[in-house]
Amino acid sequence: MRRLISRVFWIVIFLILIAWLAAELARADSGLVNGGFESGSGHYPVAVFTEAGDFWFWLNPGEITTPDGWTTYHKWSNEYAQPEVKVIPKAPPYLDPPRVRSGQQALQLFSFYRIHDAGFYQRVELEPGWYLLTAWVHAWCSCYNDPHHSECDPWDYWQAWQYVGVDTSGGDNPFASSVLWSNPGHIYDVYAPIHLVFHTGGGSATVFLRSWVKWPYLHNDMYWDDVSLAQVEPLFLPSILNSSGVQNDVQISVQMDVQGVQGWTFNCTGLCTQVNTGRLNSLNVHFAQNEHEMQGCGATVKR
Ligand SMILES: [Ca+2]
Repeated sequence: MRRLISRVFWIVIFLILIAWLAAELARADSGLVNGGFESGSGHYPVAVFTEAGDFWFWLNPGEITTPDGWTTYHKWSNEYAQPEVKVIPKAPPYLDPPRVRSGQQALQLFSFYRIHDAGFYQRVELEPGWYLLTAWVHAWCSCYNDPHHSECDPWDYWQAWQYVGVDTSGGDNPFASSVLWSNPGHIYDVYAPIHLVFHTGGGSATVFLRSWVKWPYLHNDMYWDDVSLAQVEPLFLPSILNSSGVQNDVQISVQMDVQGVQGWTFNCTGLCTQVNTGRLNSLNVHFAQNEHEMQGCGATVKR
């Protein structure tokens, strides 16, 4: 009897290990480097774009320190500021409120009394398949100096727009029509994730982080951390997305046909403010981030 119990015990342990390994493989990072901004940084060339979104020139300004593995880009005009960029440490004044989500460093981009449309990109080589791109972000947009609260008079909830995106053709212009963008986040003061699920036939792809602010508030700061890109089986998506803390309350169901992948059923549980196909071969789910957008949203993708 004792022998049988022992055997069952080891079989259970073995099955748990297999399940864990499968989950880890599904989450395996796909060539993205320095997604947590824990490596070094330097004064690398910055890609400057016109207000219309055309590439203009490369610049190497002292105010922009780019994390290793990434390229900083921004629009530049009378209206759009050249932002300041730096990797920030988990040390004062970034502890209260916490501007580093995990590890010892995060990435800060900001403009004073100016609007900006700016971010970062990185090229990766991908196998054909489905991918989940996630980045954690929050803004501090304020007309005052209390770093705990985004505020102004009048306050505009639609002040900050945060996105993750991908160009599966490997292009490096964030303003090109070939970039697939997530739905926008309007995330303030506390980190929350933005997701994009996309499909690629394989080859070079470019991952983008982007923030745009609407009004020239005194402080227009963005904080980014924990960017990850994982190849996923669509059926694995529920557990991965749900691990981001979303809840399942109300269920709505949306039938979708993604070009090239006919017959997929997309079920969204909770209160999604937007669900759409985005562009070709992408599923685009907007996760409610706070009371403004009604918290609680999960997703499943089934064939
Ligand atoms: Ca980090």
